[in-house]
Amino acid sequence: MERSGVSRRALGALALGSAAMGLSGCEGGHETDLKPRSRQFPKDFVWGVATAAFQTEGSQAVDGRGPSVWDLFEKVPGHVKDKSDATVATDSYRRFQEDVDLIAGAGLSAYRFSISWSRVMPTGGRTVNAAGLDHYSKLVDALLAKGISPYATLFHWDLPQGLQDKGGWANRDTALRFADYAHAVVDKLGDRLKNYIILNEAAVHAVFGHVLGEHAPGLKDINLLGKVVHHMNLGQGLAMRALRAAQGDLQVGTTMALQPCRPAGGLFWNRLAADGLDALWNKAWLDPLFKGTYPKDMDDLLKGVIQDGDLKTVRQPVDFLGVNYYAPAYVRLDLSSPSKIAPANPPRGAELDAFGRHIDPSGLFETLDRVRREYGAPRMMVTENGCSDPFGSGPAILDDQFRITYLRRHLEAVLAAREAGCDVRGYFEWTLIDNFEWDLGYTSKFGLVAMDRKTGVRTPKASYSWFKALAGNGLLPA
Ligand code: IFM
Repeated sequence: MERSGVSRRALGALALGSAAMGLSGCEGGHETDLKPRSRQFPKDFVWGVATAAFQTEGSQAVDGRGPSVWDLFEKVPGHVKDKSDATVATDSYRRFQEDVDLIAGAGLSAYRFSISWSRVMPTGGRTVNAAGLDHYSKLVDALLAKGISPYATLFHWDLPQGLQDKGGWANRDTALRFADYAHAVVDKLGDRLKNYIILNEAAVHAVFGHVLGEHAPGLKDINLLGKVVHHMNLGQGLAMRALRAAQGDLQVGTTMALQPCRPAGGLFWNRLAADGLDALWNKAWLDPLFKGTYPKDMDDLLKGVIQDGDLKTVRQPVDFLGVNYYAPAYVRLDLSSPSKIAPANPPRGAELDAFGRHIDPSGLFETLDRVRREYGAPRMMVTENGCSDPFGSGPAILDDQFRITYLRRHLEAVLAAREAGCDVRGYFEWTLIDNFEWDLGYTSKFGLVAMDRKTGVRTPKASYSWFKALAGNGLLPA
């Protein structure tokens, strides 16, 4: 495989989460806020919260669940910042009814959760574990009983370890097994579960899990990247077909971590780096789905990977595109590194959240509007947006005015995008309860609700009430 050129250079920039690590500052500011003409969301706008199985469920060894790549990864010393793990998490496998009550208590119309593949198919093979599916059946029923629409993500990074042992997403067979799993889910739940999100943030799993080694499966092998990217896109296409073949009344979408890729300081030579990153981070997922192509910059990585008919399979109609947005990415050209590219800081003076992410609502507008302009104006949902708490674990965490401000400003961007013609139908805040934030363990909290990890007791924060009022009348406070 070719190891130079933009595709290779782009990889060097992919320490996206590290953009604030003091590598280089960017001059020049961005106007980050947008002022919509109206502050009123339509009556049928979908208001929800989003979670993921591994970050919340706990109960890893019950009802026949098989291990996932994250079960192994989290146990390796050094992988999780606070040496914690997700064996209990928010205990939501057992306490799901409390979660549902919280969602209902906030008057939300939708809940986005993910299904754990290894609960449904413990080794990733064809054998279905009925007890695993039963859990999600109960969850779906509990939601419907409260008038909440379930949105289920099929893959939120917790690949069955049995499949990883055979090469994981680098193995083409995983794409076929994923379609089997999608079929098993719709077969059991499709009579009540109507909204499907196929993949969550495939770019993050591909890059952080296979190139940077910061997420499971913890690999650092650039040679896997082209295969992983394509097989995830292929699995997505096959799963969409499997769902639709099983049932005709489903809403089928997928969720991407889209980020504007910006050159540090707006400099011309840094633009090359930003374009390279954009190809891998955004276009390598959007182009196959909407156009049946890959960006040219991916050619080297994909050499020998794509088979006849694949590009037809990866291009599928979507009922909605899920957009997860947190921050833009900044990159710069770095002649001293073999990749010629490096992550860079946001503009000097830019506001950062406790995660170190640049708070920039204009990036959300830019992202939604780009999808509208370049990908045929699909229906969209913001399937994640939120920020982490800067307060550690003290009582101040409950009066999270900074989160309210963050959400308000990003929802202004959503309104402005709608006014510009973007067909945005819903917004899912990330997340319901402070949970296991992957390699950061419990040190980074995004919840509308705090949780005492000793007792599991949930306490709503100020943002919970604020979000409830908004979901109630759709009017965004100034
Ligand atoms: O917690 C994650 C989630 O799993 C995927 N999107 C970003 C969130 C916050 O970092």
